[in-house]
Amino acid sequence: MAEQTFIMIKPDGVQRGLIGEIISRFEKKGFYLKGLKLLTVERPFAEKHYADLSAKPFFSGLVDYIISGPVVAMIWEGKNVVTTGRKIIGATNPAQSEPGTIRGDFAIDIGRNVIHGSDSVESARKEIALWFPEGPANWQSSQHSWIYE
Ligand code: YYY
Ligand code: MG
Repeated sequence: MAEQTFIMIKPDGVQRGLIGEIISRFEKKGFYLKGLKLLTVERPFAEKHYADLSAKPFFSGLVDYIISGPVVAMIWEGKNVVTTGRKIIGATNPAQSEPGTIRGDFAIDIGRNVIHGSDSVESARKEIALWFPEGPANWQSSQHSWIYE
């Protein structure tokens, strides 16, 4: 199966009207949207998503932020989508994110950095299983041979 990643537009991205802009960047790159939903998650779910960070001092504030409103959960598919997705997103702290990246273009503070993307193929697998227990959508783009050689 082609590589997939989990991308989430955080509550600030939804509130600020960045959903279309963000989807557009992944779509125009040539990645395929294989899952999409708008939902508000509860504390235990957000804690599970960020379980690896549970010992960090910013953990409870991070969870408060993620549950503060609806998020857009997505599965994106394509060659190297995990690594390339992280490049499209930019560095964790927007003060260090390059212009041209999503965080570099649309964020200021680390605790309001607009978007999440899986950091490895293994994290992506876990996060997709958590957020999309129903699995990805099954469709193939008719543009495939115009994107891949
Ligand atoms: O994967 P990424 O989102 O770029 O960063 P992580 O190190 O996984 O941290 C998750 C999330 O936590 C980050 O997007 C912002 C927040 N955070 C924070 O508020 N303060 C920090 N010092 C580090 C991370
Ligand atoms: Mg991370």
